[in-house]
Amino acid sequence: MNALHDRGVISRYREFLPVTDATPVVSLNEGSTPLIHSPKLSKIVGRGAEVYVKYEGLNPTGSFKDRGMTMAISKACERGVKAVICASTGNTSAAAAAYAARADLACAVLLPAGKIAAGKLLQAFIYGAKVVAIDGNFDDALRLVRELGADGRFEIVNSINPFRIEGQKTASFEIIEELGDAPDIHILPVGNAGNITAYWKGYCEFRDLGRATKRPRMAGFQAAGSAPVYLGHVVENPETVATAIRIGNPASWDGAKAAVKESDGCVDIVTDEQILDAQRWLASEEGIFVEPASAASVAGLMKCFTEEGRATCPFRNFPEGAKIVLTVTGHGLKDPEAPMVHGFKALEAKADAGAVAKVLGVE
Ligand code: AN7
Repeated sequence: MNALHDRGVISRYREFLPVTDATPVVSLNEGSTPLIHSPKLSKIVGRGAEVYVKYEGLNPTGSFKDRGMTMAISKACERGVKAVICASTGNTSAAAAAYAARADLACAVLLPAGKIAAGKLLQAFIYGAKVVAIDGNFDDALRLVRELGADGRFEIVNSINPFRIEGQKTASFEIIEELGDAPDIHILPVGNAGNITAYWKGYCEFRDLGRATKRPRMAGFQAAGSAPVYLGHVVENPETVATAIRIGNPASWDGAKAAVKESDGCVDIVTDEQILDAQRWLASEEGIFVEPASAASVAGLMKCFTEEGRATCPFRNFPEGAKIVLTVTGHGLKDPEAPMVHGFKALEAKADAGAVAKVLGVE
């Protein structure tokens, strides 16, 4: 392979992944996403904290799912599979469809009808997947995928496929390499709980290999209307504006519980209003546009560290100068509808400099 093109998470972290020379690598140069320092979030937290945003929306299909999908599809090819299937709230299906297209595999995606953000639905179509809208929610779709995948007709590429978790753990590796050590606290949204499981696996592995001296405390945030891990029971009819995490019965529930317990972390909730406010705040204050589910990380940080939240926050005694990383999981352009609750409206003017100056208030 040309060194210039030798990119993607399998190539970067091959020695830490279950691949061999016999694995055909299917990659779109995913990973190596920016870890962006946020002066304003650092100021909100105070006590010399440094807050960084891991911008996973800059992956090839616009979400962190590409890290796991390069592994899942590469391993499917190695096994000689012809077709893959997944249930999705939109981002897994976008990634599955793209990587399957590149590998010449057939791809079927089962989506909850009417609950997929417009950009994500378009991605499944344009990458050439067979799209089935299910009269049910994500949890129903995942149940059907388990049934359809049971007899080997399809390879399941949801995060119940362990190769997905393997690929996704590379985000922790990148953070450790960039910061020189693991952060003190890691905040991320939780839906199916695959990602919190994967991050924790990555942090543990690099600590055990001596590549980090410590592991962060893991903080997962769920939407208040879809918070099974927080509540400790299945939510039959999950609801939230953050459709990516509209999940009532997460597949990696145990992984999330273990990550939180072993890291002395927490799972907490944020409301839809807090999510949408945080989404707008991050875009308008730091220039980082993320989808609503991803903004749960930011809303979570604000809940923990603003005046009111601090009293009960499990991290209130964080060390001076702590490093905090927020994963923002998907690009804002995936869902152009949700933020319109803010009622954005253009100013209007005739095509005349004076008229424009007038509406801009700079006459
Ligand atoms: C932007 O695409 O479950 O806790 O089917 O798209 O690992 O599930 C998406 C999940 C966070 C939650 N942020 O991650 C799917 C799907 C975004 C997401 C999550 C998702 P997990």
